[in-house]
Amino acid sequence: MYGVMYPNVQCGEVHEAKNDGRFFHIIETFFSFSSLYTCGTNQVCKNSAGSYTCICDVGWQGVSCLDDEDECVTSSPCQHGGICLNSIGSYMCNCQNEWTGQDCQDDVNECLNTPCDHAGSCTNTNGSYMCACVQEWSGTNCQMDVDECKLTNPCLNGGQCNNKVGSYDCDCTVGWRGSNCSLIDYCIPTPCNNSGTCQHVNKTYMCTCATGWSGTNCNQDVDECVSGPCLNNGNCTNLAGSFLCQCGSNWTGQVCDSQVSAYSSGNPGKTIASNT
Ligand SMILES: [Ca+2]
Ligand SMILES: [Ca+2]
Ligand SMILES: [Ca+2]
Repeated sequence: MYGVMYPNVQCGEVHEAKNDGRFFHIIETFFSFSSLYTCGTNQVCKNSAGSYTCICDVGWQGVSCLDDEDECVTSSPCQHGGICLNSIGSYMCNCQNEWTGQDCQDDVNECLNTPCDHAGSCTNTNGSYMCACVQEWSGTNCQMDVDECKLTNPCLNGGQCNNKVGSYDCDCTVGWRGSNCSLIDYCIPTPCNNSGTCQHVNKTYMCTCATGWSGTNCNQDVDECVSGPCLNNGNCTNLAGSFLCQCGSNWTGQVCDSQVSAYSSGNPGKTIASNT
């Protein structure tokens, strides 16, 4: 829009016309000026050899650069499905969730918002993300329960599988135990006799016997008489799972530890001692 006015003028330079008695003496009679070599509204100055030109700034067009450029039409700047909105002198992109930046050119790192539920691990990708779920969960964000019973039927040896949210459990058939019914259940039926209680220890069982019994399966009677439980010269008789104290005439109680009162009646006689 400007032509050459002075040799080697540059954008933004100030040039002042002076009367030096030679070159400007003619025009001096018509004008003198001090001028900044700048461009108009919405224009930018572009230097060239010995000259400069003014071109329209980004977003503007027309002879005077006063007309808005509809970038949405002229250059479709919004990438990755972004919606373009024209504005005066500019434009805006409404980006899809996966993209960001002026022109939706930059990937969003979704992992920063920890989208993967239930301890799933997140990997960011260009334009998306991926969740690696733990085995109990599935779906884009690991939010869906896995029905293990349908998927793999993990219950062995005829066990009944019950799906649960985030897990499963097994109702084992008789003789099996463990979360997947893979372990032999030694306690059903119980091998512990005489009211002994059975529990699993490692890969076998252990009986906790009731008082009066001993042995691996609680079928050995304890001979309590060995320890002399009957006091005050009472006679001890060992019984299966128990013992009997026959107390002397002045003594009573399970182990003959109570003296017979002079006023009490009845036969102090025999007392069976048993804790079962
Ligand atoms: Ca515009
Ligand atoms: Ca991404
Ligand atoms: Ca489940």
